Amino acid sequence: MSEIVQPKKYVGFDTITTQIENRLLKRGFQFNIMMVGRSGLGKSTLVNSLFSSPLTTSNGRSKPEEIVEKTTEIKVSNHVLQENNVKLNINIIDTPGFGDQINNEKCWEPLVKYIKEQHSQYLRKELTATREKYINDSRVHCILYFIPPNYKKLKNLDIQAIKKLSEIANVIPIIAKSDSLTMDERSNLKKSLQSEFLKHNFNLYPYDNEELFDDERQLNEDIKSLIPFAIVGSNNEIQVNGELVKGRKTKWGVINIEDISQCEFIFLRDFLTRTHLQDLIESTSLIHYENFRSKQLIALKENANTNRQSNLMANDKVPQKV
Ligand SMILES: Nc1nc2c(ncn2[C@@H]2O[C@H](COP(=O)(O)OP(=O)(O)O)[C@@H](O)[C@H]2O)c(=O)[nH]1
Ligand SMILES: [Mg+2]
Repeated sequence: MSEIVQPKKYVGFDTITTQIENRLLKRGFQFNIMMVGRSGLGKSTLVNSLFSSPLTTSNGRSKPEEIVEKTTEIKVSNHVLQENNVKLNINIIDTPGFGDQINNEKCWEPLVKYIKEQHSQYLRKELTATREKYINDSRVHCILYFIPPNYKKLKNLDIQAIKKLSEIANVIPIIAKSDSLTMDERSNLKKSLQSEFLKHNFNLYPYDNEELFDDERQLNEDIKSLIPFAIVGSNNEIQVNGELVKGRKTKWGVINIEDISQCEFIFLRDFLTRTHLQDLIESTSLIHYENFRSKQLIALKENANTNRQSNLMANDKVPQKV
């Protein structure tokens, strides 16, 4: 390595970090999150709680006569959040109808198709001759997978769905509505799900990576021991010790979802927003999109080769002019 030289006078290249920051701030950030789970598990409620903003209005089916979606539907809504001078564009990809049918076979297929379509759109934009300087990113950066609290073990549908989705995107499983479980029941369910995740060899986020620093590796290990996070969601503000917090008021008392002794909402929120937001976006691009891209490009090349060969063979048959 060459010797480190300290310029004799201030040159100013240390402002490069501010220059990068300014450019990024002007552009804003894009984060796309998909919520997957059966109706009524609290998907819409949780997304609002996570970003402390009214991002979805749906509160499940309010009347029994309301139509149940016939297949897994995909509903994308778009929002811009601002915190200090950072603008975050959020796409919420809701999946009403997932697992709600009598026959749920392959109900994850529309989700897999949607995720691949976003990769494919991105690739097409990258490959055009006049490439846009900044490609609008609709790739799914994170999937929250809701597991019902009354499960003893995963159903076949969930095993298939988590397997398929985690091959192409960052999947984070959570135990929904965990206020319906006692602390013992929660930790038993968490343990049994964790051993099932291992047994089925799911490729869950966050991933091991040789480039991680020791503190990052430790943080990931801590997080992995918490997954699936036992979650309670709420959009209602309640008074606890004179402070307004997000919580649920029941006949038996108040649940403050932001209290870590009552549920793991805060761990999930910090993980998604404070420690791993950038990593979720980057892993999507460097791992999942890259896998898709290399498969597509290899297929293109093979196609081109077979076409060239069949052209050559066709040319062979043409009588040579003398
Ligand atoms: N007990 C409990 N109820 C919840 C929780 N999260 C949401 N709910 C309630 O469950 C119902 C369905 O929630 P919603 O977010 O619409 O579910 P979605 O169909 O998955 O989007 C609503 O009445 C919510 O108030 C939770 O963590 N615990
Ligand atoms: Mg909903």
